[in-house]
Amino acid sequence: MKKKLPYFIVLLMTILFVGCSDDDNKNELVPEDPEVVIPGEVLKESYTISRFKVLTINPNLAANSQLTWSVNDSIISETAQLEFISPYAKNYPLTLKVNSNGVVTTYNSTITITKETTTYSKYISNVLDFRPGIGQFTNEIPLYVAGNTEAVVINTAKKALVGSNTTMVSLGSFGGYVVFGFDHTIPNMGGRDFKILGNAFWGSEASESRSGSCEPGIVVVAYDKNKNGVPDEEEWYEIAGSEYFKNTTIKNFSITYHKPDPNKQPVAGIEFWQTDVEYISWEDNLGNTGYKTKNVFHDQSYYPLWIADASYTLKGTKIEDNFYDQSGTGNYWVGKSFEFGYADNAPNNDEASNIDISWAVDKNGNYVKLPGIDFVKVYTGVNQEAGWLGEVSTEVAGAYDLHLK
Ligand SMILES: [Ca+2]
Ligand SMILES: [Ca+2]
Ligand SMILES: [Ca+2]
Repeated sequence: MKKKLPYFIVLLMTILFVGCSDDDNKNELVPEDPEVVIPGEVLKESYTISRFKVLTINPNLAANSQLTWSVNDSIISETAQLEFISPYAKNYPLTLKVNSNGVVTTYNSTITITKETTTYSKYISNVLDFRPGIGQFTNEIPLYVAGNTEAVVINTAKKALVGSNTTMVSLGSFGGYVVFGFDHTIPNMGGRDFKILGNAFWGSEASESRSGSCEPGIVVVAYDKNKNGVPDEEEWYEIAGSEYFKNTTIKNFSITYHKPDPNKQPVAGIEFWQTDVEYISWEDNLGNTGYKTKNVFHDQSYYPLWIADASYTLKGTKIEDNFYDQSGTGNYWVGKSFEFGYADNAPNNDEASNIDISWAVDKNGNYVKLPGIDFVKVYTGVNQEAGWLGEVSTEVAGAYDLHLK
């Protein structure tokens, strides 16, 4: 390996060369003492930011420097750029140790976290997108009114989900999604960080514990790194729930739903509730095809009526079917709750409805270290119809930051 001159020496030489006349002795340009202070400001004396906002510190250092950031005596980061967030209004003594080719220099600063001047909401503050799968509650929750554009429907979903006094949206069959955001960054602290509300409950007659109406939704998060309030240049990271690494989970699954012809003759099934067992045809990217059934309990179109296209495709990670017919006669279906990391997968008062930002992974399945998150996407993660109960469909009824008190 080629040995390079330490960056600060190169920099110092450059500065001195610029400022020196030709007859200077070049030997004097090499400093005798290696503990030379790096020119230019590395850290400011102090930094100030309000709580629930990310402070980014980018010290001007050589690329090969090894950085160690500490608050008190705890190492908080070893990355070139520090992203710091806290839910507490207090001062943090910050230390940066820079190891540049074996020469260690220490810098001290203070991070002052102030109380915010505007009031934050711990709840969802905006809904950015909504596109359900097909389903018995599609066009009803939220309600579609003839002539509504997609923008109007998204606004209806927004009215349902923003703030503390929420109702609900139904995401329909596999892949149906909603995207929402917060008015501050939810910090990634120790343990779980935010809750997603749904309508899951334990079945009163379920023989298995932790089962009932659990319709797991995949959770995907984004951190507004460029701090412009919208998820634009940022990457989305999937929350690796308990099923993520299992071989029963299919990554990059996609399914296409075809718009039903309202004039088509329905094909009744053998069960009384099966109005049309060839209602909506679908195919997935694994070569499977099938129909989604229309049932007697819901007569409206199950295909989002504001989508003019003859078909649409939804994508994501598919987890295994979790519903089964406990009765054996089709009367009593139960859905098992997965252990952690999904929406609408456990009652709202259960720990399993809380999400830890540290579970986020990149597209290769590697854990990522996020200071916090600003945006969340939830989509239905199962492609199953549970008899007369209809398709397994994640419901979202709000969400909130567990740290903002
Ligand atoms: Ca956390
Ligand atoms: Ca952004
Ligand atoms: Ca549900």
